[in-house]
Amino acid sequence: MFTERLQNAINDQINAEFYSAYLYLAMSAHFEAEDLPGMAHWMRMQYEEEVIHAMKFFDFMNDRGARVVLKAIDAPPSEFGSVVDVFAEVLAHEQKVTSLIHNLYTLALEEGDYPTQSLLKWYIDEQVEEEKSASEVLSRVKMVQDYPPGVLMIDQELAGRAAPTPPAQEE
Ligand code: OFO
Repeated sequence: MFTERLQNAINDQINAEFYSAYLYLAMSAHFEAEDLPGMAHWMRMQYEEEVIHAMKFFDFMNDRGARVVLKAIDAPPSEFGSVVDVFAEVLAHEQKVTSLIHNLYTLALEEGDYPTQSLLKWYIDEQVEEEKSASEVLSRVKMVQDYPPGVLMIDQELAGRAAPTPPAQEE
């Protein structure tokens, strides 16, 4: 049964995913301003990935005849600290989103909603990847934080991040 409580919680999660998109777009603008185009690109790909996450919930709600309610998206910060600070913020943000997804899963279990449980398994796996990639970049920028040529080298590598594939095209 698709309860109103669960539908409201998914609408909140759609908002949280769009906030994530907005946050990473703000980080992309920050790195553009800092002349670190590879990191700006990495954040832009992350922004695109978050839009995919939001839209997967959006489609799921529509497929089940539920009403999507879009809410105002909070403004992300416009000022950020060092490269290490930014990637530490990415990791902390993803850890927070992981707990939101886990809470949603707990709710879907409580409500006995099997389709939502099935959908959320995709997000649970995705969050493992999200935390892994943020944590890898964070470790590496920490290693070179006092060595600008190292930062530039990582910037070049991050420029190679491929565009995310929408789930429908993976099948
Ligand atoms: Fe949607 O996973 Fe990041 O926030």
